[in-house]
Amino acid sequence: MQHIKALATITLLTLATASLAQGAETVTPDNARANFARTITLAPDDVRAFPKPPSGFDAPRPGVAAGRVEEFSYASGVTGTQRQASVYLPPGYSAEQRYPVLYLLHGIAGNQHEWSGYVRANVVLDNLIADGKMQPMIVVMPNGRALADDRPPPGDRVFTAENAAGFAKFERDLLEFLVPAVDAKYPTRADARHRALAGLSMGGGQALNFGLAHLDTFASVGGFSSAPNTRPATELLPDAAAARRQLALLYLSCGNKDGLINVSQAVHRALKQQEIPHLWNVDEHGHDRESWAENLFHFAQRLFR
Ligand code: FER
Repeated sequence: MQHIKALATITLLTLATASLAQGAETVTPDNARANFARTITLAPDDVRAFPKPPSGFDAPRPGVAAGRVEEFSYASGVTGTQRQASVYLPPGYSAEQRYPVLYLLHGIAGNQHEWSGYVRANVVLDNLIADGKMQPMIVVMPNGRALADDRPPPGDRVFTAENAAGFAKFERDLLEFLVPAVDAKYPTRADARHRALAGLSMGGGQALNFGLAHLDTFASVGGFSSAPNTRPATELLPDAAAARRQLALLYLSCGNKDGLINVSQAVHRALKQQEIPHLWNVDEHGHDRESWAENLFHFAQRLFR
């Protein structure tokens, strides 16, 4: 599934208005166009935290064992439907062992196949595991649009009230239906320390909104190129002391050519001001798969340590 990165240029016919999660910016076609075209102002600390990954980090390598990506289905009381997720099981997976779990959320035009099909997340993870750089983990890639019809909308209906609302509704679907279903089916380590939530763009906003609001479920949170559905920092982190105590890893990244970078900058600056430890990696990319693959590479290695 190709992430629509040329969204800014598509001809947009509808002018829908939607209030997303509380406090977040409204998603409309006009806003989206303006948001992607925003002036980028970089501060001295908007720089790389990590060097670029070695070339080939996201390409299949001869002799490297591949994990398995399988389809998982669960009943959702939010949508009233059976919903699908892709699940990555690491090479050597055995039901006799217990694994930590990373939930990876897609962008506004994607679905449960975006991380594996477009970003090649499974290949990045296979290579990291082969190199002994990452804990073996189960990776759940759900469909973050919690609607009865959760198919990616056509290009002219990506920035509509309905599509945006599905991403906000996913909070309850994730917490009340998906996580319990995953813990029931797979040999997981079912506690917050062994559970992480991360996502790209719209999914990055979801990960920050839902993860930071539920640190008793997810002790590790990652937002890559987070979109304007991200709640304002004051709402994201109402209790800095609790966040400091409960967070195992908080990771933010964005490309310095991504017009949405001000969203991540605002979160980073609020975290810094509140002295909440986090990683902030600004690379040279735009709003694109290179940034997401590279930041998954950096993030996954630091999880569950
Ligand atoms: C916006 C709301 C959401 C926006 C972008 C997004 C550009 C999401 C983008 C994505 O998931 O790729 O206002 O402006």
